[in-house]
Amino acid sequence: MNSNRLNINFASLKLKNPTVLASGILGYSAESLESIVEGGVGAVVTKSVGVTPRIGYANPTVVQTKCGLINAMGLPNPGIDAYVQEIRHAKTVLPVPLIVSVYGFSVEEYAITAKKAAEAGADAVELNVSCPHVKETGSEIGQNSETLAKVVKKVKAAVQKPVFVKLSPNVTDIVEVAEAAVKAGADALTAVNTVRAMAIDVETALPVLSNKRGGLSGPAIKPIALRCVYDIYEKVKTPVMGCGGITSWRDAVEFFLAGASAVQIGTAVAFENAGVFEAINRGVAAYLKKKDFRSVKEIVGLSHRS
Ligand code: RRO
Repeated sequence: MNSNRLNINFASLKLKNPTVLASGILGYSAESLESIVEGGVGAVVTKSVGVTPRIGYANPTVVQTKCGLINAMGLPNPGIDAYVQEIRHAKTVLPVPLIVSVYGFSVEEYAITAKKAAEAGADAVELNVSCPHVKETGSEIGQNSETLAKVVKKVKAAVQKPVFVKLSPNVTDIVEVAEAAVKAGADALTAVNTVRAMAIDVETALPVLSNKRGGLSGPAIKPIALRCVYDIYEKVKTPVMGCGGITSWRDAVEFFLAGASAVQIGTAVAFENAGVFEAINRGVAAYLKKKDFRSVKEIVGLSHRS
């Protein structure tokens, strides 16, 4: 879908459209990322990578619910030293910006991983300070504004690329966390990661996931994510990528009106396929044309007018 109405500048990245593959959906190979590009995506975010390889949790790691997925993958990843090869290769085949998601078990680990990812060619890094179920990383960092600020400052000092911060909805006040990230130097925010959840098997009378608790994604969390974006936009002027349960152009437009400048799509890609990007882009372009808007930018935050 090529429409000038869809072009955006997001935290100094140029995107031909505002739909972005969310972290965690695809594996690490450039080939799997390529299939997403053919689907018309504007940029891609990789699965989270850290300093050392991790196997992740034992199966079952995903359970389907009526309106979404609950996952507790446990951050499986090959480690940044192995992954830099994939980043370099991806940069030679991907025609869209590549955002590498990084996590760490300390301030230093975030900085080391982000630096290696940026040096390998990542166009931006997204700090995963919101994984809801791995101890001593993810949301244990992102739920504490002081620790979060330390991570963001250290990463900003280590890399010359835009730094995005992916926030958790599992907090009392997401605006306080967003403000801490921005004050520490975040160039953009992604709102939000998954919502803490679980499922129990009535036959075995045990939790379904091996980790018991996981993170809920998909249409069930869309209203929560939308409210988070709306709350953030009221107080923070740093660009936001909306993320959570977006499956249609209407969902995407809702997020723009709430204050997101771009949208990330994850579970819908797992449920459907990469064609979801094209479908959303067509719908958004048609909406903008029908309403006489020249660009996505013109509708960002529009629902806040009084
Ligand atoms: O790997 C995971 O279990 C995981 C991660 Br890193 C995350 O950020 N969010 C999520 O729901 N699962």
